[in-house]
Order: sequence, then C-alpha cells, then structure tokens
Amino acid sequence: MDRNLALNLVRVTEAAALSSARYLGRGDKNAADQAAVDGMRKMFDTLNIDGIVVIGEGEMDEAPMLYIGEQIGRCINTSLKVDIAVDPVDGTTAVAKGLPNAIAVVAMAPRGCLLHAPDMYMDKIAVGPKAAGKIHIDAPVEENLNAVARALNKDISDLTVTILDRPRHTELIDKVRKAGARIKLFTDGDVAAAMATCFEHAGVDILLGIGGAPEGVIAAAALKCMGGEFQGKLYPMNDEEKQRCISMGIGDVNKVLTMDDLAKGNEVFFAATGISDGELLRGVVYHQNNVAKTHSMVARSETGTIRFIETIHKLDKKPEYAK
Ligand code: VTB
Repeated sequence: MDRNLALNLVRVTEAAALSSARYLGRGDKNAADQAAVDGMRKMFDTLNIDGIVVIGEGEMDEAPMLYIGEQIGRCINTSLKVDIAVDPVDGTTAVAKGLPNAIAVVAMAPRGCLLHAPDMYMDKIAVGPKAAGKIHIDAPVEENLNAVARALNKDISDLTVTILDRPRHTELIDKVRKAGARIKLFTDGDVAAAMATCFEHAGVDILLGIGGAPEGVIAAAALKCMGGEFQGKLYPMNDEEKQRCISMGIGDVNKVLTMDDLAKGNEVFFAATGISDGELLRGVVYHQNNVAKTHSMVARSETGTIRFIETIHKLDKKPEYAK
C-alpha cells in the first residue's frame, strides 16, 4: 500500500477532531459524535481508496454515515481496496463532559484484513513492546503482572495497570491490588489507554479489562503498528450475542483473538488525533483569528515508524471545518 496514504489518514482524524472538539464540555455526546462523523466522512471522499467500513457507527439502518458495509473513498480504477475501521470519537462522554483522553481514530488494512467484530464487549489485555510476547489473556492476573514487571525490569509495586472505571471490574481491581501493582482508572476511551502502554512517558504499563469489541480491533491495529501486544476475547452477555459470535465464525467464544486475528498481515495503517488532552495526544486548541492546532499520531506496521504531527489549521481557508 502507498505509504503516503498514512498522511491522508491523519487528515481524516484531524477533520473529525476539529469538528468534534467544538462540543467539548457542552454536555451533548451525540452532537460531538455526529460532528466527528461528518468531518471524517467528508475527508474520506478525497482519498484515493476503495474502502469498506468494517468497524463503524453501526448497521446501515442505524447510521446515515460510516455504517458497517459502507463504501468510502474515491473508488476509481486506481483506488486501493481496503478495510476501514473508524471510531470518530473514542470517548464521546469524555468530550461531552470535557474530560481527558478522547481521540478520533482510524485503522486501515488491505481488504479482508480487519475483523468485522460484533458490537459487544471484549475482554482485553495490552502491553508495550518490551512486554510483548510475555503475556496471555488466559493467565491469572498476578502471573501477567509478574511477567510484565520482569520484562520491564521493575518491581511489581512500580507497575501501573490501567483499567476502565466500571462496576464490572471490581474483582479485577481487587486482584491487581492484591498483586501489589498501582492502578490508573479511566472513565472512557480504551483505545487511547491501550496505545499509552507503548510509550514509557505515558506512565501506564498494561491495560486490563472489558471494553467494546470494535474498539478492540482498532487498538489491535494500533499496537501492531507500535510493536506492542494486544489480545482479546469476545465477551457475549446473552444467547443472542453468543449466536452473533457463531454466525461470524467464532464458534468458541473463549477463542483468544491475537493481533493477527484482529488486524491481519503487515500492511496495517493507523492514525489518531486528540480531541481532549490525553497522555499521548493533546486536544484541539482554538487560537485567535480562526486558527486551530491539532496533535496527531500516525503509524504503519510494515516499518513501525510512528510520527507525531502537530498541525496548524487556518480555518478561514477551509470553512467546512470552521463551524
Ligand atoms: C469502552 C470505551 C469507550 O465504551 O470501550 C467502553 O473505550 C465500553 O462500554 O470509550 P461501556 O461504556 O458500556 O463500559 C466506551 O466508553 C464508549 O464507546
């Protein structure tokens, strides 16, 4: 795949972030999401790809744009056939409340390479490059924490585990505390939290717990590009969800989904732009004279190059993003 497509993907997440950040703290998560979807969709139309949305805003009858199965991009003869996974806002509640860690995020891979994960929960474990290959989602919590501590040459008491702050994680939190590690809870946005494990300065060593399965595919794509490791297991809550797993070919819901099951091959692209401030990416800042600044990251699995991009947008010159 053309490596320059990576930069175009940043344009897509920037457009989403610029539109959505207008709604920071306004208490309206649907408006924040819709604005991001509109911005993202508009920018996709300028890319020379023939994309199919495999992770998107919902099924065709639920979402007018970026629905699963939607064809996006310029779709001409020379266009690359790709799968696209989007989360225009990972952390809509965070945007609505003006809380940290909301990002706009996109993953892309050749057609057929991204898992069309059902909209249900997924149990997840994610670590950065130094601890890659040392963890297993089926291993007891303490065993994984010891393995990560060893890989990072740290005492377990210096290890920081990041966990989505939900009542379903009470038992997990107890186990982590008993093992002696520190915990950093977060309220929303487990893609950004998984990414943070790959950067020492972000201050988290491992992500554990149950979040959305679609976000799991995007996180797996991200960690593949960053050299980390992600494993997931679908977590159906009822018989109907179990049936959905079976109908998508995952008969054994206990199957461990590796990064390669979720984002296959070595041509995975990933881009993210901060909406609100996070450990890795700063949120959108609006300056005087209709100028805005975004902070993004883009990576490709083939080379493992990670770019952080700070962009200054003259919104007067592109009024479609100046709303
Ligand atoms: C997580 C989180 C998302 O959904 O995946 C979570 O990363 C899981 O669902 O930002 P619950 O909110 O039901 O726990 C989000 O919060 C929203 O997509």
